[in-house]
Amino acid sequence: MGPGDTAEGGDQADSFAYLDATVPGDDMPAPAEITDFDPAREELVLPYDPAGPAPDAAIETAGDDAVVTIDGTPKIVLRGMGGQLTADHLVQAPFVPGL
Ligand SMILES: [Ca+2]
Repeated sequence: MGPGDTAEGGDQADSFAYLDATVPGDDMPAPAEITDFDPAREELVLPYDPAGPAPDAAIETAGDDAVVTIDGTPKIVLRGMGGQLTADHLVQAPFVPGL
């Protein structure tokens, strides 16, 4: 998924991958949304360009929701996950072209 997308994983355990695709002319793309994240068994994969350092990912709470920021910019909203996400849910992995 990418900016503005909404993802729903269904009943099984999922690994959600977020790709920060840049849309030309879109300076403030809407964050992606995950509607049914299961903190007991799911994770959020944040690929990054291995040519540079891993970006600074952080978790904030906004009402009932959790918001993952990357380098300070809100990128992914996890509905209903306010206060339930930890850094263990974020997996930063070098991006492999072609995936
Ligand atoms: Ca699921």
